[in-house]
Amino acid sequence: LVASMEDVEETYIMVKPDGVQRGLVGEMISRFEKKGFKLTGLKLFQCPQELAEEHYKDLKSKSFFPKLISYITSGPVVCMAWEGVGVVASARKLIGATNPLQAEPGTIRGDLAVQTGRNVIHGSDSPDNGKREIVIPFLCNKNILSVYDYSRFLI
Ligand code: RTP
Repeated sequence: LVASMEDVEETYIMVKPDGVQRGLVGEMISRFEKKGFKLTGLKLFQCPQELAEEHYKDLKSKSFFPKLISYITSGPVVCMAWEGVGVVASARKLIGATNPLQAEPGTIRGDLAVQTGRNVIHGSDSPDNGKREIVIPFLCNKNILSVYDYSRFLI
């Protein structure tokens, strides 16, 4: 059965500061490309505190929230939009469990990370969150470098 355009989704993937600093960006992009998804947006970005808080607003009440915000703002992140059939759930599978020690070997976190607080990558947990999260970096003009045509995000 061939998928129709209606089945095509978009998700937001962010290589976190430890992933960028450790030189793992290419490795992570490669996994999504090999799976067959399409890269539709890419931006190296120093996330300001207020945008990190907006991105993680659902976790505001958690005890680890302040640590999470200082982690995400500690260095540049690589923000990406990926498109494809079933991409939201599939990306979460490719990424693996939140705690890298519980993530299966073969997943990004299972292969490349050890600590929950340094788990190298983020992926949206639903299509609605994907749509919400994607616009945060692409609408912010405090970017370091834009590597792709992100004009479609401008409103
Ligand atoms: P993400 O949003 O980054 O893809 O991660 P996730 O859905 O797998 O996990 P979530 O529960 O949404 O947590 C977001 C990020 O917060 C950090 N975290 N630290 N106990 C802790 O110290 C703790 N728990 C979560 C992780 O970086 C996690 O990815």
